[in-house]
Order: sequence, then structure tokens, then C-alpha cells
Amino acid sequence: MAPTTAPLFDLTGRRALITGSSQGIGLCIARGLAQAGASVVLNGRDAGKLERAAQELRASGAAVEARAFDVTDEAAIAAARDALDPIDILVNNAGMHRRGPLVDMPLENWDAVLRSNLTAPFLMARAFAPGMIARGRGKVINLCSVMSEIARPTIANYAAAKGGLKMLTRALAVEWGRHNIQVNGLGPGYIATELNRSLIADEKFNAMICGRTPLGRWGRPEEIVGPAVYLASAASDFMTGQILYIDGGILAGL
Ligand code: GCO
Repeated sequence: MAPTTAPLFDLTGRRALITGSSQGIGLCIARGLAQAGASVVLNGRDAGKLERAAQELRASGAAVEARAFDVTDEAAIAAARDALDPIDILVNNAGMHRRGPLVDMPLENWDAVLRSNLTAPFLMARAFAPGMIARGRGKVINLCSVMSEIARPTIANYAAAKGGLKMLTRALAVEWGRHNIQVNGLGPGYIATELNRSLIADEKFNAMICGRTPLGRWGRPEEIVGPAVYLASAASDFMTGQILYIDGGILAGL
């Protein structure tokens, strides 16, 4: 029997903005949403890198725009909203690390990580929600993390931000559900991205992660795409305030 579930995941006619999508998980999600029929808007701070990513997606037939702006800058976000709306699907993926022992952590490193991983999703959701409310539908997908649930030494700023992002996801879900806006999170486990290059290269850390992860390996960025398409599509219209962990089982137990 020909599969009949495709319409549930069909994003034709929808426009998606994915922050931090010139590489890594963000670019994989943008590619996956485009393959499901969405027109996508890439975002990053490096205009050259962004345009190269956009050209790569266009070569595969995707409808792609690119807009370089800083997702921690309120004025830049307002200008982007005025230029880009309507946005049906907002993926708050942009984020960063500044690792180090808390006792020595400069306030600037705390502030920068909280600003990019938590404040930016707030600013972006606040900017694009009015259009979604006016249209009576919308999807917001926040890139949380297994660090929304557990921590490890030297990433207190990132864990605090991702824990906050989990609760922001729930707060937006309960505030905007009456407008038919579904707000959910994706929680990647240890994924082989640029952000983690130094960790993978550290034999001891690499062995620890592969040992702690029931599936015994690092995830691949493209393994985040399926859950992202699900949360962006009608298939998840009765899901809101949830975090989907794509973590190889690391949160399942010791
Ligand atoms: C680290 C890692 C983690 C994970 C990510 C998983 O420093 O321990 O970068 O933060 O990669 O958060 O979602």
C-alpha cells in the first residue's frame, strides 16, 4: 500500500525561519523542512557563509532566502520580522558555548551564553508571534538540549540557559495555545557538530560519552531532522509544551 502518512508531514505552502542555520544542526533542519515542502529562510551572522549554505540548498531545488542578522539584537530582529513575515515555523536553533569552570567564569561568558541560548529565543518568538496569532496558527521549535535536564562541570552557563529554554518553551505553549500556536522543543544529545569538535577529539571524553549513551555513539546532525519535521507539521498539531529528546538514550538512565 502506498504510504498515506505523507500529507501529515507535508509543509508545502509554509515558510520556515531557522536561526543559526549556516551549518550543523540548523542547516540540516532547514534542508529537512525544505525537503518536506517548506520555503526556508536561513539565518546566521556571517553573510558569506550563509549565502554559500543557501546556494547549496537552492541547488537541491529548495526555495531558500538568507538573512544575516544577530538574533540577540532587538532592532535587527524587528527589521528581519518586517522584511520576512509571514513566518509560519520559527526554529530557534542559534546558540553557543563558552565553557569553563564556574568559579573562574567571567560574567561576559555567562551573559553571552544566556543571551544567545535563552534571550534570543524569547526575542525571536516575541517578534514573530503576532503574525502567527493574526493567522490563527504557528509553530515554534526551540533547540533545547539534554543539558535542559542534566549538567556536567564547565558548562553551568549553557545548562542554565537550556534549562531555562525548556521552561520558556512550556511558558509560550500555555500562553499561545489558544491561538493555535504549538511551541515545542528538540533536545539533542551528544551530536557530532562543530560545537563539539574539541570534545570528540578528546579520547577520554569521547569514550565517556559513547559509554554513557545506550546507542553507544555520537549522533549525526541529520538525525535531528525527522523530529523537527514532525514538530513543524500538522502531525504535531495536538502537541505543545513538550521536549523531544534525540539523545541516543543518554537520559534513559545510568
Ligand atoms: C558539552 C556539549 C553539550 C552537548 C549539547 C547536547 O559541552 O557537554 O557541547 O552541551 O553537545 O548540549 O544538546
